[in-house]
Amino acid sequence: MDELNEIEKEFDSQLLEIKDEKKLEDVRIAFLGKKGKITNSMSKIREIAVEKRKEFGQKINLIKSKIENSLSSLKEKLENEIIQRKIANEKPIDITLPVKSSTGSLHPRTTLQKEIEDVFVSMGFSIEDGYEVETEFNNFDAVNVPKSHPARDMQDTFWLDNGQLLKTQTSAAQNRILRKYNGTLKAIFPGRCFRNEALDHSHENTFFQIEGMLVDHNVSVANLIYFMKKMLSEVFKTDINIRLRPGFFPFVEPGFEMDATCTFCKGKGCPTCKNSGWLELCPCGMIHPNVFRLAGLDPNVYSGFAFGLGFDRLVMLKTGLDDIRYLNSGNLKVLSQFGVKA
Ligand code: FA5
Repeated sequence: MDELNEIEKEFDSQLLEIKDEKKLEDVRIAFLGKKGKITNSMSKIREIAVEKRKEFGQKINLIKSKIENSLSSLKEKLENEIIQRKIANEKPIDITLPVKSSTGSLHPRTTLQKEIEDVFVSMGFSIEDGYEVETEFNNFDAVNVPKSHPARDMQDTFWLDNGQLLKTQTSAAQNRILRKYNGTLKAIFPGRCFRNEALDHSHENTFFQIEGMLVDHNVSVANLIYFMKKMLSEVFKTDINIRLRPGFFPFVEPGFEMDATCTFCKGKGCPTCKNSGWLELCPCGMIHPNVFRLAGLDPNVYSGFAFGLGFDRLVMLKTGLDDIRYLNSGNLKVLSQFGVKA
């Protein structure tokens, strides 16, 4: 019994010395741990004379629960003190104050995409979506690209292990959209494209196109020219000159390359336009009969045009950036100059 009284006294004096959680844990281990004083005394109970065993058991249990309770309420008190200290040190926050730092801005690509979408929507077009992972059928076969076409090679296309691919052109959505409308339609579909390219100031491996299609009866090249001129003039807020050159794309017949006056040199010639005064901007043409057939439409009934605007190059024209690589760089010093507050 004396031994137990000794333990209790020792605990009482150590309890007064506990000022933090570390010390509290040390004391707990010293008394209640595997090799602690209480555990140790409990294991000796068999050595106590039988007539005194009950009294010893009751006493040690009493001391044990006293130690457990004291330590647990002290722990709670210490934790509470820590929280109170933190609160006292915290600077009060007024959540109603206006933010001081910059809230960020929209990427110049996003700003221009919204502008272009607005122009087309005002002309009765709807905005459609495409996938980034596509089937070989949608990206190539459905738009009349022959099996032997070099664009299907590993050098140009990022193929996935499952036989699908990262779409190389927004034209990959043509078949799905033609089927969806199953007749007349006016739609644009912006999207991210991927090509395994050597990078330079006008080539990225990840870039954007805005594709457009208009399908109706008796659509002509004149309609195509009208819509493209209108869109560019709205975007640049001035009359933009365009020219069409013959261009070959398996999904259009006839096919064209549409160039716009170089906005850097106003047509005089500079390194960006390779001194030609023109920037190649937008391949386009009249939708090929095979593309209609592959979408279940009769090319004798329907005609239409399609275009695939190189969107990053348009952003460069609009912002004056002379290197496409800035657009994916995340360089805030460059991009924030053209940003619009979100
Ligand atoms: C096409 O991708 C056709 N699908 C476009 C089309 C649609 C033609 C509908 C006819 C009818 P092309 O490979 O030329 O065509 O790419 C179109 C535009 O995307 C280019 O003029 C260029 O502005 C842009 N572009 C192509 N490759 C890159 C690249 N690596 N980096 C940045 N822009 C690119």
